[in-house]
Amino acid sequence: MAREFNFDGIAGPTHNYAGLSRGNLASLKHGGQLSNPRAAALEGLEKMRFIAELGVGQAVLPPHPRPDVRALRRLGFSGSDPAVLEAAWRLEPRLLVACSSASAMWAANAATVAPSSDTRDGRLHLTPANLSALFHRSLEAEQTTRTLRAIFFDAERFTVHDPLPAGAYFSDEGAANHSRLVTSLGAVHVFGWGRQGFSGTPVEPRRYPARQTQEASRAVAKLNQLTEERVLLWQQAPEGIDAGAFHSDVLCVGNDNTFLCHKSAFVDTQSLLQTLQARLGEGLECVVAGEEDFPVHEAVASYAFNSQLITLPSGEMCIIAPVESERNAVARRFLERVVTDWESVVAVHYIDLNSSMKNGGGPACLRLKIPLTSTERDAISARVFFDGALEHALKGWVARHYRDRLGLDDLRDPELLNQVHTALDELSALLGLGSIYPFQGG
Ligand code: SUG
Repeated sequence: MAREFNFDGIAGPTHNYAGLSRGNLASLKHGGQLSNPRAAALEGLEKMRFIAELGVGQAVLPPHPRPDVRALRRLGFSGSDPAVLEAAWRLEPRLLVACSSASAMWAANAATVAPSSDTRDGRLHLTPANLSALFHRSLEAEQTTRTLRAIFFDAERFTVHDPLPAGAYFSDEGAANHSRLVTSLGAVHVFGWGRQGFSGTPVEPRRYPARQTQEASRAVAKLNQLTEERVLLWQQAPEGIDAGAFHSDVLCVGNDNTFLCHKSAFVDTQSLLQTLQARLGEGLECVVAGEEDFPVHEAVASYAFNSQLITLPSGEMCIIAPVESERNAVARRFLERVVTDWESVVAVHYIDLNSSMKNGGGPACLRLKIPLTSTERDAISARVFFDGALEHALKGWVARHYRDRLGLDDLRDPELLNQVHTALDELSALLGLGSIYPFQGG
């Protein structure tokens, strides 16, 4: 029996609002505002504490080094680190800003996971996402691979693949476009994709880009050793992407046998549900909202479907929703209806994740779900599992190293880069990860 762990990304010391993600309405709306990295990190840790106290598996993933001076060097800047920062700010400020995003905090985009119960070779597989749709996010793939390999180093039990080759045909966004549903009949992995790289997509979104390709989803399913009967590739609805659902997890969430979904999440919802029902049987529970009871723009604004749907130790489920859903009457009514109408879902808890939400990252974006058997759990020696002692250590670490105010022009400050390196050096030791960062010579 596996226990599910939520690996949450810790917001990094350069958390900022740069308006980098076209099609992500919150990111564009807040671009240029001052940020508070310390508050962002503490909000995330508070969510982790809350979930761990429910008795649910919780773990952490460390931030990436930013500004990414190595990326700037690969793009032609040279000299000392301060000289690279200064020249980038002077000549191409947008580039420095893009190389400074703390976007690795949205761990749902870190990788796609296949638990050992579902794979051909009985190992747990992780394919880090190449995130090649957006430059600032594409910088994450290399460090994510290093970090995951440091945590899941036991090759007998775990395989951490290379990310898919970069480029438009194999653009992969990780678990944000993936839901695993399971009943007594088995497991089905639903891969949402937005466009077809090679053949062109018959119906594409008109306003905003579709990030994930069908080819990428298919390759990830193969790499992760999933047999065909466990895989279902389904197109994201173009009108959903145009309404701001840049990942499928903006309009759906799945957990165990339960699937909450808006009709604008996927094309032809009716046949998606029939196909799932045919594979998973009567045990599958689907809650579907349509335009009439939950307009898609309210669903995107409130991020109600980006809630975490979590199985409690009792076997019942609860919903972890952002406070923006509590403040939105339609969203609140929908979530409360799920609790009253579905026996298995017993509560909704609202959490303040404002700093992440302002960049379009809700509760579900911040975590990567990884089911681990007890032997797999024991094979991980890194101190990444969340408990009271780690919470205390991490809160102290944030208090020592994070600023409470950051503007985009602070990103050129060499002192900020020093602070980040000192902080991450300390963190990698605290988490027992060894030298995972290139600046450590690792
Ligand atoms: O990729 N925002 C992220 C949000 C990721 C949300 N993840 C999931 N839906 N699972 C993105 O668009 C904004 C950064 C900025 O604008 O400063 C950003 O990268």
